[in-house]
Amino acid sequence: MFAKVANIENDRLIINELTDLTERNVMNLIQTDKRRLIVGLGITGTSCMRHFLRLGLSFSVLDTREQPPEIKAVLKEFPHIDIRFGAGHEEWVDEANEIYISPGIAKDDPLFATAIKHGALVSGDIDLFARQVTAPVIAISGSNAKSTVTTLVGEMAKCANIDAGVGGNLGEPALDLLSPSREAYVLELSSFQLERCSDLQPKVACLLNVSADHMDRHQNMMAYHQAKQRVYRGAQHIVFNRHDHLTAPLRTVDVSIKSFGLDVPDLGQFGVKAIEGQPYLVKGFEPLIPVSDIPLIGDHHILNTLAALAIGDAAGFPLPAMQMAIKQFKGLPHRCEWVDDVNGVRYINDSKATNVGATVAALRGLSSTVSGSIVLIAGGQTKDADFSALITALKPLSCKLVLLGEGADAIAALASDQHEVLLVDSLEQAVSVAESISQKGDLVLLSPACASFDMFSGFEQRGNSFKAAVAALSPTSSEAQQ
Ligand code: UMA
Ligand code: ADP
Repeated sequence: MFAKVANIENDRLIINELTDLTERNVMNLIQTDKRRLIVGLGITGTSCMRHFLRLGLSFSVLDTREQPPEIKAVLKEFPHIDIRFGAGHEEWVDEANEIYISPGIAKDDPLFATAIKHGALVSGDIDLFARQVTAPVIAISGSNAKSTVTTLVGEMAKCANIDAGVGGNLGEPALDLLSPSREAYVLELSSFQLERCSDLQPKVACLLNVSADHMDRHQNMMAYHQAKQRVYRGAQHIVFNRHDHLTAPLRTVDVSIKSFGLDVPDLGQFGVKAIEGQPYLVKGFEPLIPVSDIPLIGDHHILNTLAALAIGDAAGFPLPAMQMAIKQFKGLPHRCEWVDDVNGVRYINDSKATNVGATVAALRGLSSTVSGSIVLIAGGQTKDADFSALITALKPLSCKLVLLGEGADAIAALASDQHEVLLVDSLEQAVSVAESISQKGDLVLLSPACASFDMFSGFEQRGNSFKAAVAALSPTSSEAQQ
C-alpha cells in the first residue's frame, strides 16, 4: 500500500535534482521505510506531494472529501500516485508514521485524534519546509494585514537585490518556494498552519495584530491566540505591535525584541514622530521616511509600513532599499482599494476584510479622509463572529449600513438602534442602494467583516463583483453631471 511512488524515470530526475540538495536528504532517500501520509488534495497537499517526489520519498495521499474539486488536475499532475478519497480509510492513518495534514482540516477532526493516539508524527507543510530550508526565514502572522506586510517585505528584499521566496498562506505555498538559489524567504503564516507547526525557527518573526477570527475553527480566543503566538517559536528576532498586547511574546530567551506603534517610540523602537513639523516614521531618534511618502491611505497602512520597516531592519535590509519599496508599493487588490469616484462619492473595495478587526481598521483608517458620511456594505459568512466591536467602532461615525448575506441579520440587530440599516439580497443591489442614499463627499465602503463563501467563491470574486457594479454606475452619473 505504501509502495514507493517514484518510477525509474522519476528516480533519475530525483537523483539529478539531489545534486542541488544537502547530504541529509540523500540519507533520507535511502531510508524509504517510513510511511508518510499527506492529508488533503488542495494547494498544500499537492505542494507536499511535489516535495516528496523531489526528495525521492514514498508517500500516500488521502482526502476526506468524496469529490475534491482539485481531483482532475491532481490526477493529471501525479498519475502514478495512490490516492484515496472519502471516509473509511482509517487503516491508512493507523499505518502511517508521519502525517502531514492540510490547514483546511480542523484540529478537532477525528483524523488528528487517531493519528496522535497511535504515536504518529502529526505535522503540516511548514515543518516540512523548515526541515529543508537553509536560507533565513521571515515569518509574518496576525489576524489582519499579513498579505499586505508580507508583500511589502518581499518588495523590500527585491529592492535590496535579495532573492527572496515570498508566499505561504498567500500565493505560492511554502514548499513550492524552496530553491537552492534563494537568499531568504518571507512567509505569511495562518493560525491553521501555525497550530500544526513546531520547528520553523525563523530569523525574524512578527505578529501584526490579534483580533477574533476563525472562531468556528478555534475553540476559543485563547486557543486562537496560542496558535498565533507559535510564530515566535525559536525566532532570533521578534517584532510585535506594542498597542496590541496579544501580540507581545509570552516567553522570550536570548531574543532581540522590537516593537512598532503609531506613537513616539522609545530608543530603538519603531513609531511616528514630528520632525520640523512633518510626521516621520522613525526608529528611536532616527528618521526613516516621511509619512507623506507612503502612497497608501489610512492610519492602518502607516502601522503596516512601520511593521515592515521593523521586520526589514531586523532582517538586515538596507534602509534605501526599504524606502524605495515603500514609495513604490501601491497595496494589494481588495484591501482598501480605491475603485472610482462617482458623482463626488468615493467607492472603496475592502472585500478582503473577512473579519470584524479588518473592518474596524478600515473604518478607523479611512474615516479621517472622508468629509461626509460612510455607507458601509457588510455581511456574509460570519465564522461565528461577535460583531459588538464593529458596533463600537461605528458609534462615533456618521454611517449608514447596507447589509447582505448570512451575517446581515446579526449585524442589523446590533446596529439598527444607532444607524440607518438597509437589507439587500445581492451585491449589485447593495451598490445601487448605496448610490441612492449617498451624496457628494460620502464614502461607499465594501468592508464586509465576514467571509464571502455564502454568496461568492472567495473574496476576489466578491471584490470583482463590487467593482463591476460600481463601473456600471459611471455612465449614468457622468450623464447626470453633464
Ligand atoms: N478539505 C477536506 N478534506 C481534506 C482536505 C481538505 O474537507 O482531506 C477541505 C477543507 O476543510 C477546506 C478545503 O478542503 O475547506 C481546502 O483545504 P486545504 O487545506 O486543502 O486548502 P489548500 O488548498 O491547501 O489551501 C491552504 C489554505 N487554505 C486554508 O487554510 C483553508 C490557503 O489559504 C493557502 O493559501 C494555501 O493552503 C497555501 O498555503 C486560504 C485561506 O483562506 C487563502 N486561509 C485562511 C485565511 O487567510 O484566513 C487561513
Ligand atoms: P490578511 O492576509 O491578514 O488577511 P490583508 O493584507 O489581506 O491581511 O488585509 C486584510 C484586511 O485587513 C484588509 O481588508 C484591510 O482592511 C485590513 N487591514 C489592513 N491593515 C490592517 C491593520 N493594521 N489592522 C487591522 N486590519 C488591517
